[in-house]
Amino acid sequence: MPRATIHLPYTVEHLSILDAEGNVDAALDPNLDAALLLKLYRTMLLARRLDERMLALQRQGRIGTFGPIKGQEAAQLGSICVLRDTDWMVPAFREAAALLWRGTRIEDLLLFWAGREEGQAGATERTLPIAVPVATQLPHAVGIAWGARYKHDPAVVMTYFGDGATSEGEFHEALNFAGVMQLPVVFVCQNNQWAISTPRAKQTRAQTLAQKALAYGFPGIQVDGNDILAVYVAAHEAVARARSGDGPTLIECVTYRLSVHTTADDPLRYRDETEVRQWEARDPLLRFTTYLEGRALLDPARRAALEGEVRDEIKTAVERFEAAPPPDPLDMFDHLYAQRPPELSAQRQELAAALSAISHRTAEPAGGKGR
Ligand SMILES: Cc1ncc(C[n+]2csc(CCOP(=O)(O)OP(=O)(O)O)c2C)c(N)n1
Ligand SMILES: [Mg+2]
Repeated sequence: MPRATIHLPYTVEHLSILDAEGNVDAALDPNLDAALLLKLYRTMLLARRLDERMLALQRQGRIGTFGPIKGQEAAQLGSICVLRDTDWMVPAFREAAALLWRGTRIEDLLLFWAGREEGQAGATERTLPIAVPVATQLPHAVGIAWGARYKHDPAVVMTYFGDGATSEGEFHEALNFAGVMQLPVVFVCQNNQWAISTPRAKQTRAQTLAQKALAYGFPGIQVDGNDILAVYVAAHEAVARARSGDGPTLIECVTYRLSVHTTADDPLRYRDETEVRQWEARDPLLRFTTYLEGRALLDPARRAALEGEVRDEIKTAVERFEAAPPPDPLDMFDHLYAQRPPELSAQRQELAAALSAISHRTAEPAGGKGR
């Protein structure tokens, strides 16, 4: 047989349960309990309102550059809610909703995006710091999973990245290693259609991002990333598979970045606004609201009350953030390593000496020596 077809054990499934109009496929609905659904809704609302508030704060010069998450809340919350506290979350830089779910405080997110590294110190144990260098977190996630296996710790690692990250070497190294070692990792790709100004079609010729898992010998599934129920079902299956020793999964959440890449970006220069309008109709918050109203778990009065609650929560956090003591430049050496490497310690000492020389100089009375 000089030429034969190799039949692979996998295909790529696409999963959708709750459509853009809020209609639910009853046969696939995971029927989550009311308390979980309402907690998810409240966190989604909080994340959306915080995003809006942060955009205003940045425009007023009260925080620095940040990447809004608008439109991607279902992809994040439907996946992260499946983890236990004893599992690991390894984020990229656009996961504010998932971080809120993990217990990161709003004021710590504000501190971080104001350039204050101590904002990372508040992250919960087993939630790694925000990683801006694209895809560098993926080998870390796999290493943590390998370490967990080595220590007989039943933890699962869930890691996040974008469509653009799938073109980085680290993505392929991480997936290959996770596949070979059958590690308990869930790779959550938020395919928001854009990597700054690079559209999804220019990122890869592959029809789906999910299928990239197949080359590494493990399952990949594509889900409607604006459908919180579909994301939940896929993540639940993937976490169960990882926990039972059956290895990694790649979940491609098809979603859309409704806002700017970061506050330093102007998408009007590279994307058509009609595309944005089309995706606004698929907003995950709108359809989740319709679903919960259909299940009689939400009504306009309850929604208004929740809006008030999250507004107050954000207001208090902004006040706490703005009342924080001024930054110490030496903080930049902290909060990244559990044990600071010697090169960083040397740099820290050098800066400390320079700062103390400056403060001695400025402490001298006007007209004194050394002018
Ligand atoms: C290694 C590296 N190269 C380039 C950048 C600049 N950069 C920041 S975000 C980004 C695009 C990332 O796209 P994607 O992975 O789709 O994530 P998204 O921003 O859409 O959430 C780039 C190129 C970076 N942060 N790190
Ligand atoms: Mg992207």
